Amino acid sequence: MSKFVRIALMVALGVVMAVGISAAAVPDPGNSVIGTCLAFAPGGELLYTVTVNDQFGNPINNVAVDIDLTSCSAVQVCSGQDAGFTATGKVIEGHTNGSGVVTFTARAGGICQSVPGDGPIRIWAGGVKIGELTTNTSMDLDGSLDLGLIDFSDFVTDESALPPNLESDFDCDGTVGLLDLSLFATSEFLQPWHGFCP
Ligand SMILES: [Ca+2]
Ligand SMILES: [Ca+2]
Repeated sequence: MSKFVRIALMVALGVVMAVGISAAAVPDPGNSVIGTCLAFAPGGELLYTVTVNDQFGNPINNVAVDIDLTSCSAVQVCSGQDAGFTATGKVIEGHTNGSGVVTFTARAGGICQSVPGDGPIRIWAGGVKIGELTTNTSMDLDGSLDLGLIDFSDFVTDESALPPNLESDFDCDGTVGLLDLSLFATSEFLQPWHGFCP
């Protein structure tokens, strides 16, 4: 084997190893960030963002991120999600972009914490649990996967409570009020899907 061939093989091996290391980037819970307020809407209007980084704080591209609702008996998930997202049972999956970010439009309903002992909601990235939540909010408060009078009645009860029940804090601003009602009304009356699953 000539010196030139040996050098070429060593360079090729180095490239293969570098690719292997890159492909093996592992999500790091300490360097990743999950949204603290997970809001459901069958109509898909409410956003939830997760950022996945590795142990060095570098973003991980195209890693699968799961919102795992399997411990939430009162939560229902639309079988159809928006483009780029899938639902398998009670797990909604998306993939990060080049910045390590994925923003869900979680099409689901119900309140996980409404059943004592249920939860937590687990957030996974590439098979690694990067965080969990004990609560969620939901425009579809009764988990029927559409919006209707029962949800509106529940909203009024939540808004009237002292302090307000944050299950109805759809915009995640820490209170229940007109902005949340506006989101509900927009999904129910103004969007073509009327607050339903796709
Ligand atoms: Ca409902
Ligand atoms: Ca609010």
